[in-house]
Amino acid sequence: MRKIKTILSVFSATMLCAASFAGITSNAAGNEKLNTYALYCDVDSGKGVMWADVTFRYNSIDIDDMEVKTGAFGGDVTHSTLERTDNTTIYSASFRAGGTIMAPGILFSSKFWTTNTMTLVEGTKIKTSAFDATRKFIGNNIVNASFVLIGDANNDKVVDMADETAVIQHLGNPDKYGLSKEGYYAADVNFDGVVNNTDLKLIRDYNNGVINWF
Ligand SMILES: [Ca+2]
Ligand SMILES: [Ca+2]
Repeated sequence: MRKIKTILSVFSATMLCAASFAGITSNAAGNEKLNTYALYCDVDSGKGVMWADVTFRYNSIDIDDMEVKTGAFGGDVTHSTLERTDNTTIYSASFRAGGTIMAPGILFSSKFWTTNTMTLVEGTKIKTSAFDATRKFIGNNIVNASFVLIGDANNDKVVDMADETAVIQHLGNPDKYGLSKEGYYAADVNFDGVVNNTDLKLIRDYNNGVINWF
């Protein structure tokens, strides 16, 4: 397994199409099951945001690969990791939208594949900072950050049959069994923005060992 200690890269939406999943293809020969985690950053309303910085600290583990993808507002993301001497790692991302954001939506998402359990360091939170088109600071709580285990629709930190049930119930009666925002992000395992039977099949395939990651 390739351990990435430091990543510093810039992606654009078009570059990602070619780069997508290239890094973990080599693992296809092995049957190692990976956990897929995702950091989603979104805004409830744009409020004139154009730039956002996001950082969090996690337990140092072997990250097999990372991928970053811009959302509804286009733009670019630069991200990096920094290992600290206290055996934790800081993940930082800097996002620049294609223009000033005045509507709700996803800014970007980062995915992490690992055989380990990836957790935020106890007592810490994801920090976000928002800036306008002139790079003037707007606020810390305008950009929301959600960190989820992909496939974990019911938010209990494991992916198992109960998540299939949660998605089935959500699809059958969303008013009664609606998923939380984090649950919805986690259930959208193919990252296309909607939760449907395609995602349900992928969760089932993962639980049955047909696929080893999302
Ligand atoms: Ca679960
Ligand atoms: Ca989906």
